[in-house]
Parts: sequence; C-alpha cells; structure tokens
Amino acid sequence: MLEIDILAVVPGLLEGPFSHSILHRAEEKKLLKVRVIDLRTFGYGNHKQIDDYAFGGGAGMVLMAQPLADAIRMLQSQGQYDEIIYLTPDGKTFNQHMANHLSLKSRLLLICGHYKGIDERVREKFVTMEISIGDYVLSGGELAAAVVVDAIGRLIPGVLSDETSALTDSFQDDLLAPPVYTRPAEWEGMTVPDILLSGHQAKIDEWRYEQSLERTRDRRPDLLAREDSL
Ligand code: 6GU
Repeated sequence: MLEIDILAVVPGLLEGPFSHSILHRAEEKKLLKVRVIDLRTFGYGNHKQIDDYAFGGGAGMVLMAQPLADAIRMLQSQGQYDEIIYLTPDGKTFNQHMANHLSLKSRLLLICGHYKGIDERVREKFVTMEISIGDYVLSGGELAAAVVVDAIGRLIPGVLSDETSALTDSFQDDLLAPPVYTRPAEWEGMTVPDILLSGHQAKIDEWRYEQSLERTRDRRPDLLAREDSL
C-alpha cells in the first residue's frame, strides 16, 4: 500500500484526477491511498492567511513558513514519510526512473507551491526531494502533483493487469513504444504491417524492438545517449 498525502493551496484542482480509471481501481484495491490536505486550514487569523510579500520586494506572494511547518508537522505526527517532495519548476525534471523508484515507497508527502513559491527555509528544513514536471511554468503545483501521482500510481505492483502492463511503456527501457494497430486490418485503404498478422511471435517482438529503436533515434536521440540516474 502506498499512501500519498498532497498539501495543496487549491485542493479543488485535485478532486477529479484520482476518481477515475486506473487510479480509482488502485484505491479500490487498497494499493493506493491519496489524501488531499488544504493548506488554508493551517492559515493565520480570520482570513486564514498563508502567503505574504517577498522580502526584498518584487511582484508575487510567497507561502509563509509557519502554516507549511504546522501542516507538515501535523502530518508527520501521523507517520513518517519516505520522502517529502516539493513540486517546483526549479526541481529535478521528473522521469520514468523517478516514478519507478517512488512507486516502491510506502508514504509520500507532496507539497504544492503557488505564487512565487514557498519560504526557502521550509525547503531546507523539511523537503527531501524537489520535482519539476518540465520546463514551463504552471500556476501551482497541484496539476504537477496529479501528473506525478498518476505516473507513480500505475506502477504500484498489482495496479495494472497484463493488458495494461507497464513493462511495455515508452521510456520503461529508455525507448519509445512501437506503433500499435487494432481491427480492422484494412481501414480507409490503409493496412497493418504484415508481420503483425503473421502469428510469428518472435518475429513480431523483433519487429517491435526495431521500430522502438528507429522511433527513438528519430524522435528522441537524447534518450539513447543518456546516462540515467535518479
Ligand atoms: Cl512542479 N510546479 C509549477 N508551478 N510549475 C511547474 C512545475 C511544478 N513543473 C513544471 N512547471
């Protein structure tokens, strides 16, 4: 069982993603438990304030240290986390290797930033890992958290069936997936490669591997050159 807690500024953004399809099934099978915690409930005063102006000036607000620390400490009192992950555009770019690694953990906390980010001291004191989902800026970490939880959740042993097996995914072996076809064998004058209809499994596997290599060379040569690490 993997428990993922998500500390969010806009929890409503996370209402949809986990109630459908594969992740929903993972929760039903008790393999995954996702919980969204509203940072605002740890805010100050009548307005439940969670952000303030940045020291040194400049546009944009910063999430204050104390509400974050209060939330994190309350959550830690319910059990230790394997990783406390801050979602931020300046984090390490998320990839399949990180997803594989995280899918084997038992308790994760994802912290969603907003505005100009969170007070740096919270990163120093609590955060063990920082993840970005790509080189563009989102308005908050929630959608990035949904992406990370989806990628991790489907890798938890027992979540996927044979038909949806993660073993043949793009990136699982640093190659893009080969092209796929289904019925009918001829559609609008376009056919399916003969080899796929041959019933010769060893030849089919070889063809798929060649296609994967070709696609990767063509579209993502960086994957073939890459020294991968976590
Ligand atoms: Cl994790 N957060 C935000 N706000 N923007 C991003 C991101 C994360 N990853 C890419 N862009």
